[in-house]
Amino acid sequence: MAHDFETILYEPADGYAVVTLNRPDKLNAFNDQMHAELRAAIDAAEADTAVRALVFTGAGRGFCAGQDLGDRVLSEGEGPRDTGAGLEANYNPLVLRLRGLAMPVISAINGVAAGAGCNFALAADIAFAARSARFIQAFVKIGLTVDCGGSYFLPRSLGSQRAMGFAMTGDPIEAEQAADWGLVWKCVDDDTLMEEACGLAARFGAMSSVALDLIKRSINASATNDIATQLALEAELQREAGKAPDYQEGIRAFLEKRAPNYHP
Ligand code: T3D
Repeated sequence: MAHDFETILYEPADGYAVVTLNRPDKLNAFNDQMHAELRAAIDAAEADTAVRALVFTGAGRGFCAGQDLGDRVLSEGEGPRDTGAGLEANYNPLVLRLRGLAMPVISAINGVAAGAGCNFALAADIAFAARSARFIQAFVKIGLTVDCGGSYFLPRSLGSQRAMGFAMTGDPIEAEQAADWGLVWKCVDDDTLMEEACGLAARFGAMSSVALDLIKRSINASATNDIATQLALEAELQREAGKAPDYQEGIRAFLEKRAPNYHP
């Protein structure tokens, strides 16, 4: 189905779809229209059973520079803006949607990722960074605190010292360092970024969607569960996996020494 998006591109491929943030002259900064179009693109992906993984990337030299600050200048006499309201309306539901989506979400970070653009990239399940990409918690430079899930994800992936330093200085982290620190899955050469990200999305598209969804739910839940609760959840989710046809197909394929066909 064709989509009339102006701030993003939505391109279904074989087993997955690519969403490209497409405001390159603003380094793909978010505005309200982009948020609405992202919601519609995710709706389209969810409604299409042929889309079993989602890739996010940016057009031009940047991935995303966070909130479009041009939309945040107050006019003469205008009172202070409720900056929490924009998070509640747009960013928070976006992060929760990505984490709750029953398919793998991959970010292909092609260039600078700053502010909410950085944390949106890191809210993906798997993040690939082009070698020339850089990450900036830009909030502090404009008198804001970390948002878009950064205060949740950063200490979990980096530990508290690195998370604090990254957020409090606003200094950039280069892609190779981001990979060394565990902020992203892999740093790859710029010219192989989309091949790597889409290659993995295509692999996910052919794998058991049931297994991928349950793995995502399990690992996400572990962030706040104690060991007993997590073990109970593993049993519950494995029960769910065991009832789905994918498990039997996986076993048969193994015993018959063939590739499984999870999407006949
Ligand atoms: O109010 C609320 O909703 C609260 C929520 C906030 C969420 C947030 O994301 S707050 C953080 C917002 N983002 C930033 O503070 C980052 C601002 N951008 C930068 O610091 C730099 O642009 C970068 C470090 C990302 C990249 O630097 P550089 O030198 O590679 O590029 P540049 O020349 O600064 O930017 C290129 C163009 O993009 C430029 O426009 P021009 O001069 O060519 O017409 C620049 O103004 C524009 N641009 C970059 N970021 C934004 C932007 N325009 C609007 N909003 C931006 N965030």
